[in-house]
Amino acid sequence: MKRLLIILSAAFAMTSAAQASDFEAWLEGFRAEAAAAGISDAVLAEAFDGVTINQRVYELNDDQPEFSRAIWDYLDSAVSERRIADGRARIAEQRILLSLIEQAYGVDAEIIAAIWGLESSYGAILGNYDAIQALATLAYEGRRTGYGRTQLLGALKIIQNGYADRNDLKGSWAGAMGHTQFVPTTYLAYAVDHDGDGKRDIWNTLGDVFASTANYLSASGYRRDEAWGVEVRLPGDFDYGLADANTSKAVVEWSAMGLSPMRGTALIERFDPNMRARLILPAGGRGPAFLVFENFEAILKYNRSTAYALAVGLLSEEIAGRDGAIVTLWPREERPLSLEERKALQQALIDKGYNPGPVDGIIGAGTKRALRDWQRDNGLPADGYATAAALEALKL
Ligand SMILES: [Ca+2]
Repeated sequence: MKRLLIILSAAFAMTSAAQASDFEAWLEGFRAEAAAAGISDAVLAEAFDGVTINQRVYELNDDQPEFSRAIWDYLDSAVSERRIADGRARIAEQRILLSLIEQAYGVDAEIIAAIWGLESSYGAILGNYDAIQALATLAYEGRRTGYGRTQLLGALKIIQNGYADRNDLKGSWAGAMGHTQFVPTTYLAYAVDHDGDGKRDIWNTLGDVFASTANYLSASGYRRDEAWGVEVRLPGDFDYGLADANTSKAVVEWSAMGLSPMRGTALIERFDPNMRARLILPAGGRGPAFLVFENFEAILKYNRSTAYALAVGLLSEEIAGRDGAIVTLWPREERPLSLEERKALQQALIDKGYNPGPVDGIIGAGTKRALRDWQRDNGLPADGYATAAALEALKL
């Protein structure tokens, strides 16, 4: 806590007087808007008492990583031996509570535990930023002002509704709060007072934490006892273009195309043949392939990152005591492309007559599709995976 205070006071010292007075003026306007939206004067006075800009929030907001992390590096730390062991220990300690919540919300205990483990290392790292200050800072200036305003108003509603006290609202620099890192709008929509004390306490009450998380997953379409996904073996000469965000098929269709689980019995014996599934190739055709089901899509609503959803699924298997290890090796010799290289790849695709979308360095669905088209036209395995080799070949 002492260190935090030093950081906060250092940040305060860096704030120029002009910026401080502009912020005060902005805050007056915001308070008027919040009052018009029904926030009481008493709540506004309490919430913004002494609130100033936090420069550290701007530094973190502007920090766009030069290199995106390779998925295998992310998974190595996300699903580490330590996190698996801690997860098994914590789920054993909370077995009765988790069983109750599993029954009540229809969400598997090990999925709740895996999200808990990934979001805060099972409550060890909750974030110590004052959410009101962090969100006011984001709302005032920078590239996330719209998000900041919406979430700041949400935080005020939390206080006004009496779900939590003003000083409870601690979290990450971006305003994600509690053991499973809810932003205020998610909190308002899904947080639950499980123990019935009148507070939706996602900071200190594990019943509220687990029930809130399960409630959110359930509302996102999660169904208990259904799988999140399975690693599959692809047949030879497979069309990697089928691993596309927009392509969903029934299990029976994938099975008929020759896909089979990497371990265990046939797909249609293990899963409902009519269940919808997408195919994902997180590291292209040379890495592991997964069929992912509706529960995976529900986890993606929690955090829209394939790597994250995969980590939740894999960690949950391990916590449950099933062997969740991926069989296929990741192509660890590949290196992530830098921002400049990702832009160069997009520009090279445009120069060759393909349409990857804007040259922004973000390898999204459009860039992958354009890269697949170019690969296919050049007799290469069309997996749309952006590698250094692909960039070199494209520049020829
Ligand atoms: Ca409570």
